[in-house]
Amino acid sequence: MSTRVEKPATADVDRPTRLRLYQLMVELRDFEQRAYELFLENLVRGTSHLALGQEAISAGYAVAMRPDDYTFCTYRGHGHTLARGASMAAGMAELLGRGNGMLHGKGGSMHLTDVKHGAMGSYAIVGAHLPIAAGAAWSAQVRKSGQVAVCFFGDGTTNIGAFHEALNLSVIWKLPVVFVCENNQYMEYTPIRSVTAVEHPAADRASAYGLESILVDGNDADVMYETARQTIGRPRARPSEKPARATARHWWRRSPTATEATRARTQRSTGRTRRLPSG
Ligand SMILES: Cc1ncc(C[n+]2csc(CCOP(=O)(O)OP(=O)(O)O)c2C)c(N)n1
Ligand SMILES: [Mg+2]
Repeated sequence: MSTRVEKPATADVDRPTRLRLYQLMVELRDFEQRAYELFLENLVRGTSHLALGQEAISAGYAVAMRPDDYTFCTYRGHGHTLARGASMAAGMAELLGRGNGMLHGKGGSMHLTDVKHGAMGSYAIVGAHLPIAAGAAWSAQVRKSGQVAVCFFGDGTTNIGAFHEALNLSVIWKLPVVFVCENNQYMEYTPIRSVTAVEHPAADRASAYGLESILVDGNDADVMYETARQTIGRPRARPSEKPARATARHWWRRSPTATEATRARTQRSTGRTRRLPSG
């Protein structure tokens, strides 16, 4: 396949932006580490999926976005939602099922949403939010608002029909939407390679729909910020000329999911111990 890892020039990322990226990444890491501890204490209602190690992607995009842009994300959405400016206290209260939570304690970790800050929802059905993000982009296009929808999803999502439908329609209608694949190499416990015909699950396929694929290192905050700036900037500047773009990225380590944490909790409560997979 022709897809290559790119390294956008980052020399122009200024010091205040770098500090903001760093601050945000630390905040997101702290939030999730605390959430994980509380989960192990059985205080988190329902399940919770962490994005430990994926902070550079959330921070890079959030810092580059306009306040009225839209974010759509998966059940692994703490970072993306908080990075848009949603309240950490309300987010944590939501995980704990409290009335003062972001969704009054009714949605939990997998559904964090804060429309005021453009965080248009975390979706537990794999792939469900890609067509919805395309719809939001369509709305922005019709209203000529200049808003861009950014849609985050996992590598496993590229094997779902909705991924293909959303990309195809977005190109046909030239929608201002950016599709961002966070490739952590696994779809839950299944190594993506064992179930996917191409090497780069999103990037290799996006070109089939006429999208420009960009494959970058998701661990590098400067690179992520610059990638975000470029991928968001182009559809905003020329909404009807350019098709939606796909950005795929590699994340080389696996981040712990709450499913793993659930297992640990069950075994702890039955008196057995087991080491968690490392992050
Ligand atoms: C339509 C649908 N099928 C199956 C599932 C069960 N499921 C939950 S997470 C997951 C794996 C998703 O992998 P990926 O898109 O790579 O996201 P990651 O968890 O790695 O961030 C699956 C299959 C689901 N939630 N929705
Ligand atoms: Mg994955």
